[in-house]
Amino acid sequence: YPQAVIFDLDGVITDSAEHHFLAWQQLGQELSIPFDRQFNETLKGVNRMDSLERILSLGQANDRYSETEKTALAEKKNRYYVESIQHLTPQDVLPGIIDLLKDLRQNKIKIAMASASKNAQFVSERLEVDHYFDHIVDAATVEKSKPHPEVFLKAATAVGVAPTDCVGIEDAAAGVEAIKSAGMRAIAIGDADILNAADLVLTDTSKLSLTTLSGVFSK
Ligand code: B16
Ligand code: MG
Repeated sequence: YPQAVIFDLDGVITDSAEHHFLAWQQLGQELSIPFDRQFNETLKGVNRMDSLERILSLGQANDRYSETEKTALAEKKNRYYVESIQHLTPQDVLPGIIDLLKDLRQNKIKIAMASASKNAQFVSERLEVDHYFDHIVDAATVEKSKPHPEVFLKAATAVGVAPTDCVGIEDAAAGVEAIKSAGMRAIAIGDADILNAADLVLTDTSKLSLTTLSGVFSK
């Protein structure tokens, strides 16, 4: 078994990736920069300001706004997002996640969260999963966005486990890249074509278990 499992939040523990998509899409429409789900894949796991820059580049609009205006745009997106996550409940935890968290605790395997989201603590509390975690990295302390490994390395350090003894679980291509650059095993949830850099790709979270984790670990 791994000694620590490091979870992404959005798209792994809950489907808040969909809420992020809708909030960015709303802002995009207001800026006359429409985009689809395929483009949205490139935003997953990427922090707020970097996501905004990617959307502005899509519309060739990076130079159209001052830094102050960009901050205001990012805050606007966050308001849409925060509004949409107010009603999250424990029922919004994706299938198989609670059983896995319980199994990990029972086996004394450390559990950490490496989300790019500054709303991660709030979302974890709404879902009532926060108490399972030995550590939740504060995204505000992370300088470099995924695919940089910083957030995963911070999580491993916080629980005192070497990266080579960790498994990371992600739904985003940028996140899988971050896990691999951190020197960890990666399990991805989603489309195998997009997430092919992972050691194992599962179609959905119900396929996660101690057995799947140990499988990827003994590779
Ligand atoms: P916030 P994760 C990421 O969370 C999301 O995938 C990404 O879409 C979002 O822009 C980012 O968090 C920042 O979130 O605006 O709430 O700080 O997938 O790393 O858990
Ligand atoms: Mg994610």
